[in-house]
Amino acid sequence: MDPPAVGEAVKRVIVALDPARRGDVDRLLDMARLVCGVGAGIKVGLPMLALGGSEALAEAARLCKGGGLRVLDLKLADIGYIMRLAAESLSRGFDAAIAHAFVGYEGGLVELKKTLDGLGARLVLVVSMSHPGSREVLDPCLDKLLAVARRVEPWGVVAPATRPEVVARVRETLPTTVILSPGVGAQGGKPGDAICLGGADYEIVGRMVAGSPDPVSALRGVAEYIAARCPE
Ligand code: U5P
Repeated sequence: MDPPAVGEAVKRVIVALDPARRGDVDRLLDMARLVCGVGAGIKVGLPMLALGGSEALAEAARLCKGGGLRVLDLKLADIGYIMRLAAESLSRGFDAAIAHAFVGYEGGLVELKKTLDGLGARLVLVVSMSHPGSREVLDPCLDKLLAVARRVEPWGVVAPATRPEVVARVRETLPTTVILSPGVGAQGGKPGDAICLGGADYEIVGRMVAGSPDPVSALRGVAEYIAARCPE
């Protein structure tokens, strides 16, 4: 992929909005509207659900409507029936929902994908994670997880910005699948590595942007870094 200019790079950054306490929920919902118009979109998950309830998830999706990708990150990992129930009640209004690839196809991801299709949402599968513990079980199974992804044919996969070499392996195996890469900033991944070295489509940034007093400037700062890091 061509190196992105700053204006394009900002459209490759998804902001994770994860409240640490109940008092953060409204601030992050306000931020959803702000950053959605500037960046690629938002991602919300268990912290937003736990502290703001399903209403906060729905509100985040509503505030970002028309402004970018709205990703629901519950990292579902259950039998298909239960994932279907969860998706039906929580993923309305979202453009994509994340599940674990290790669940497998039969009786699991095939059912979730069908449910999401019916809701107009796309499936994203985790094939590797950004924390060091991903090396314990997930990464030694990467080929198997990629085989699941090839069978399920999700819209996207999650691969770690903290290990761009893993992103590159995923890109090699899944040349046309969208790759979303978390782990930039707070977890040590450098902005731009996943996109420029690994071939990811989007980088996911949480605390580095959402924890800033000026999140829009922080988001633009990440984009400048990405644009500068990608070789000409
Ligand atoms: N996330 C990861 N690593 C993964 C998959 C997902 O960090 O392998 C999510 C987290 O759940 C969080 C965001 O929402 O990406 C990263 O936030 P931060 O570390 O940039 O604050």
